[in-house]
Amino acid sequence: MFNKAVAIGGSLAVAALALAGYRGVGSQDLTVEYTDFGQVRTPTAPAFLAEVPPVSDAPIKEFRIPITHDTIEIAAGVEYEGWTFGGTVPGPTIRVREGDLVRIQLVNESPMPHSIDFHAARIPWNEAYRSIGPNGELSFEFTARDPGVYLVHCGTPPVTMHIMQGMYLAIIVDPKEGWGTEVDREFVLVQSEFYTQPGDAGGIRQLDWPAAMDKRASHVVFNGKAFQYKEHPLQVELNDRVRLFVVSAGPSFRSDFHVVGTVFDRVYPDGNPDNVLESVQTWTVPAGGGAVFETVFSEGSNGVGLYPFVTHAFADAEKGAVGLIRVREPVVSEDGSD
Ligand SMILES: [Cu+2]
Repeated sequence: MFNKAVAIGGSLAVAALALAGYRGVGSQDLTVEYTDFGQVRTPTAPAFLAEVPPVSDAPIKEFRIPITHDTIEIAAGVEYEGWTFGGTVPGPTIRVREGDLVRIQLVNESPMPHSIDFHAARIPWNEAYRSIGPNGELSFEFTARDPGVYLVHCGTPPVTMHIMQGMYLAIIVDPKEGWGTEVDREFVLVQSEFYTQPGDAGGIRQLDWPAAMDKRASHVVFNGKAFQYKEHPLQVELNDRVRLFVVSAGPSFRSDFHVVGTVFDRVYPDGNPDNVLESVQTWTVPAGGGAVFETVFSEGSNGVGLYPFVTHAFADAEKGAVGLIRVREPVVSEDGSD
């Protein structure tokens, strides 16, 4: 198992590299990339940052993930007492490459027990995914063997409650040889639902357990907040090829994922490019699952304009699971480059 003392020493060394902007410094076999999600928080304003940067070349990737209890905004002006990985809902997207060694350092900064469950890992549940109490720490490592996009969530009972409170994130495992297609932009969309009722004081809403057991969601959202990409669309340019990593966190709903005004050139169920479907209108991402969707916004077909993305289970879309992709003319600079 992961040797914590060595890892923490190594982490300090590589933290400097990460802060300096890691670009494969040093021997390829010895490079370790360290990310502390207590220091690097995903922007949530004006909307949760959905665009994801490419995977780095470091063959060993370490992630420190703090667990916190925080007030989150689940719809415009609607605050909720949430539980988080890294202070946001969803938590930060983790991106690694097939074959990478992934080291996780989980730190519980909240007042109650929590855990973390990586669907991308093959590892004994009773060791890696056990609950840790307040101020507890847990370290484990796994090799990312299976390309795709996966759910990561808290698995502490009752699991429904820990997920509905916000404890999930996406991990992308890029195929060793790449996806087989070049794209211009990549976005992560995590669908989930909240079950809320008015709180005791201050207008902050609280969980509604009977509603969760009846699957009567108050909000269904992409990346933690209802309708946020309707207000702040995902921006792409004409002729961009786009890859969407879609994960359904639930706790109980699936996503019947569809983009209005286009057809997906390819869908990879679970995100493995060996599982390729072509010319797909809607594809269901099961609760606890993921899929990769690719399309191109090309001139002469689905060109400049607005393209809503939804779960086509429309009662869920009405509750917040709808956003927009805005396709614009390319921005050309004065020297003619774009
Ligand atoms: Cu938890």
